[in-house]
Amino acid sequence: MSDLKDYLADRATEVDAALDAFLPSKRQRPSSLHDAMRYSLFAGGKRLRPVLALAAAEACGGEKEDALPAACAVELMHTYSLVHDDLPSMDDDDLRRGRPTCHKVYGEGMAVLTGDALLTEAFLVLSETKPTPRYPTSAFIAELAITGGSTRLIGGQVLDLEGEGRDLKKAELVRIHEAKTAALLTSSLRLGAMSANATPAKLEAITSFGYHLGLAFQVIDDILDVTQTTEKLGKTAGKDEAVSKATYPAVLGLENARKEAAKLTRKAMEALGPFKKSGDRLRQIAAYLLERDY
Ligand code: GRG
Repeated sequence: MSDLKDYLADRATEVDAALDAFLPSKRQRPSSLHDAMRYSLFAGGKRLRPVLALAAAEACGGEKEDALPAACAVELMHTYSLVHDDLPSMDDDDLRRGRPTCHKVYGEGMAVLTGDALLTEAFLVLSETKPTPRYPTSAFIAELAITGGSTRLIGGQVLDLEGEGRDLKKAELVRIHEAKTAALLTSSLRLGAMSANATPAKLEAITSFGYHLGLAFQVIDDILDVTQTTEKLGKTAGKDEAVSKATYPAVLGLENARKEAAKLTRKAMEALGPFKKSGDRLRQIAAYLLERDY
């Protein structure tokens, strides 16, 4: 386990350094915008998505350096989605990653623009990905564009908004989180695998792993929301979240939500069949996420 913790910490440090190098400095004008982008990006996130990209690249026999642009791109997209998700017109959150949200510090207009700039930067960084024999650079760009677009992240957010205040069925909840959480986790893994020129069979296995891991991650996130104090989580519920948001424990009950997380993690592990030993790091990460208490 300490080996895994070291691995996660080392990869997160590498991603932070790469993000720092990719991003315009605070001194570049408009400095207020670059300050806000860096405020949200370097706020202590776990860097799970970029670490998954790097680990998938390694599992497919690639070099982590070749996966770094994709790793940075998925974290930029993730951070944009959090900045926009926290806005008063969305979840209306005051805290994120244990600190005041972007709009609380910089104002709402600036937070909208900060999210826009982070999203745009994601594609600029991703365009630095080296093509491989199977995947031209445009395949990487298309992968992330589909994930960020109207059928995945943004579409999922729309389903979420439309579901507010309604009693959602399990299938509806799953549809939202397939489009939001699972889609970006899956793309993180796929982009890493593509940077390693993964065979179609391995890419398919990675996709199934990501789908199940992504859903498991969301179930666990919802469970932690219930079982931990909001203070320890470093976030506050949106102003009316408690009454209006459907969560896995609310829909399934806490015990069944725990069983669901374990079942999804098992399915994620099963998907890694074609990887033998090279999939061990991904298996370790999946097991670790199931047991996480943060
Ligand atoms: C485009 C507004 C807009 C939204 C897109 C993905 C998404 C839809 C919104 C993200 C908001 C959100 C809270 C999604 C749930 C996924 C989730 C559990 C996010 C937290 O991820 P962690 O725990 O966060 O990896 P850190 O802070 O560690 O990066």
